[in-house]
Amino acid sequence: MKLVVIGFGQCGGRIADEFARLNRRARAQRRIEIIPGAFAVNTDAADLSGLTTIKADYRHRILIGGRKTGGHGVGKINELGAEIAREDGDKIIDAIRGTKRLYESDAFLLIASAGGGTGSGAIPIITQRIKERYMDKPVYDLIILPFEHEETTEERTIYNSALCIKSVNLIADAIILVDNQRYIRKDFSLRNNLSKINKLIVEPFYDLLRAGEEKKPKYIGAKTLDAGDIIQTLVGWTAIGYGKSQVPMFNLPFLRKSDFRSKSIEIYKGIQAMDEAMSELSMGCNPTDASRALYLLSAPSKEMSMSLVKELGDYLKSVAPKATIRNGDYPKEKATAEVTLILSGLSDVEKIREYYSKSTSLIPEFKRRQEEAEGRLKAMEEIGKDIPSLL
Ligand SMILES: Nc1nc2c(ncn2[C@@H]2O[C@H](COP(=O)(O)OP(=O)(O)OP(=O)(O)O)[C@@H](O)[C@H]2O)c(=O)[nH]1
Ligand SMILES: [Mg+2]
Repeated sequence: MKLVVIGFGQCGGRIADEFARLNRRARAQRRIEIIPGAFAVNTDAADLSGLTTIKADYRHRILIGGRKTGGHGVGKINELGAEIAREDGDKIIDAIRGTKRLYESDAFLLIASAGGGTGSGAIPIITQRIKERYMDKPVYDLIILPFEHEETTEERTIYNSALCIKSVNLIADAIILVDNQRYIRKDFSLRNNLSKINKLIVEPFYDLLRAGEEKKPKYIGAKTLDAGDIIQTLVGWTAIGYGKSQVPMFNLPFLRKSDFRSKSIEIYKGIQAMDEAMSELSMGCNPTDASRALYLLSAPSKEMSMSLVKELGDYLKSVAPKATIRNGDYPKEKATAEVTLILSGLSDVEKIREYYSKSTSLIPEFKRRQEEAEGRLKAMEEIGKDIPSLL
């Protein structure tokens, strides 16, 4: 599958840059293209120049709202981010049009954090513009949710998130949710290591995007997972995960292929990888709410039997009983089993409910503060009304 990737704001731009590196890796390892176009859009010129892999010209690193913000961001006000995107949207559409092999791409992937100002505000507006312009291609939004500590110290974070999430849900074909907090569950040092988190965020896409693009027979599975399968799976609220079996296959030399137990060892490894993918999902959710699911098993071809693929399917069905399940296998040289998992069409995500209900109670408070500030301003002007002006 080939994606045109566009990152908005600091977070979105950095993750789009990470996708550009993923493409570089696919080219170097397999000579295949998975990201024909990568762009970063920001109101902040310094953030754009901090990227390393997205082409450094103004058509790939796109500065918007220059007049309004002086190149210094929108300071967490996502309504302003949205307004600027509305005014400067043409710049972005023009740049996308310049993608060399745009016609070959299967979908758009737009990326932004929900809690900031620029990305959070711009992503729904540009999703809509792209959908109007390219009706034949789905548009997916990858939305990064804030860390818990940001939610408690800054109310605007929750409000921005609710506004952004609600808006993208009205327009995007699917919303892939990524909760920053989940990446520091096990490793607290990651809190200050955003670039490492970004690598973990894009990792599940590597096999997923490559599997259907391979040309060499030895990398083509019995059942290839292609763009069609992914597009059929992605709808509405979505979580993605990736897991590896812990023990490499070659650590079990005592089991010969003919050994009747070796089959069950392979199955055990597959299940282990699937379990990890499930517990490492990008967003906390309840799998029983998923209406669609997909898994891609990647393992050495001699280890990948139909019974293993079937066993994984049965296992996933037991966890996500309401889901239509698609699957594929992807042969490779490495000795571990790896599983990429997508749960989509989720009907209930607790975190989103939380953002909505907390924000609803914040609206009157924000309004009151705004009125208070305006009132104070008026009162001050009133006191100075008899002072002559120099203008
Ligand atoms: N995973 C991840 N999260 C990030 C990164 N950079 C920022 N964030 C998160 O994104 C949110 C802040 O949004 P930014 O993307 O910095 O904001 P912006 O879109 O540039 O908007 P303004 O700076 O307000 O104009 C916070 O929740 C951060 O934790 C990143 O590189 N990776
Ligand atoms: Mg910024």
